[in-house]
Amino acid sequence: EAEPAKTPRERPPKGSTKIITKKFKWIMKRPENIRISADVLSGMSRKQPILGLETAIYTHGFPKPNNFDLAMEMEEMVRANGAIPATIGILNGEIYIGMTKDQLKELAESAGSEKTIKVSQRDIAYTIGQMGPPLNGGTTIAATIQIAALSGIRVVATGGLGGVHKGGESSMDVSADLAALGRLKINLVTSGMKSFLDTARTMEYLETQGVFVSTFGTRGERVDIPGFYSRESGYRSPHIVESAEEAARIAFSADMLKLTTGNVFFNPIPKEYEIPKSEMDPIIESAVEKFKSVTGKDNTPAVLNEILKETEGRSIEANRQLVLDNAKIGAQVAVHIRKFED
Ligand code: PSU
Ligand code: MN
Repeated sequence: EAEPAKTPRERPPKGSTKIITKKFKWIMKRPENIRISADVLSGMSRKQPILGLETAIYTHGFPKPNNFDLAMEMEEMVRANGAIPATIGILNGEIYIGMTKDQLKELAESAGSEKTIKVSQRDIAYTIGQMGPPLNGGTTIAATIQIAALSGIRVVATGGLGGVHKGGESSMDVSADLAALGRLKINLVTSGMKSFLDTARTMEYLETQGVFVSTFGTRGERVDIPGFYSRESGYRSPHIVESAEEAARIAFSADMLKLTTGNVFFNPIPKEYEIPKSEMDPIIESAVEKFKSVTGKDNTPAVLNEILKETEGRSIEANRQLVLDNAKIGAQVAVHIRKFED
């Protein structure tokens, strides 16, 4: 029989403040078209906990006009939990790390226009380097964690993780989120992949990339990789983490080991907002079937939009609640990591 989990008695050894200092040098010398908000900059210089947030959810996930409200709620949630929100996105050909209310509004309202593109890893440099009309961009997890890692942000919270698409073994549609997590030292709080993705293959890919994968839950209970709208996916989580403090301890231990890979902390949707898997599965399946021929980066937004229509907005409320909860937990993880670093 398994032994009960031990409470950590000792903190890991001190001494990773150097990492922050080195990054801060880059921040001070950064190019002009990478803007850091006054809030985030002062937080960085004071070594306060900062939580990175993505924006593809606002431009290509969550419909207008509620996308702007959600962006504001996310920022409030992060602050209420002791961290500084750093919403990362592209506005008028410039990268923002931390956005003001007006900037968030401008980006959110521009969703759906030709100017506003979904920015994955490979698109980042184009958005600031290209010489056509200035672009806005919502950054995916891949792009967001790239920019976060560059500026020394340790924790990023998001809604759903990209993954291996169904049929990915022949279409090769595998989200850049996964390779980015294999390459970047970042801690990601997310509610899982939608069941329109291939959970098993996504997990295999992350394992090969050396990405730590865990789910918040209770040891001794069955804990699944969450299925985004549902707490279950049918696939067991390889590891269980019981608290934000424990997540931070694992993140800090990875630092001490000089690991260069990402850590994923899945946070299941709060029970009261869950849509049962049995209800979601057929909806998701038919949405996937309908947009089978839409390939590349347009597939995810098309499927998400179809799910929204089919659930008559219920998926939206579930999405809102889970992403807010991720902001809360993400902020707590960031706060705990800072404590270890002191
Ligand atoms: N899954 C969701 N909502 C989202 C996304 C995924 O439930 O908004 C977004 C995230 O920004 C994620 C991106 O990083 O889609 C993945 O897109 P792709 O599959 O094209 O890599
Ligand atoms: Mn894709």
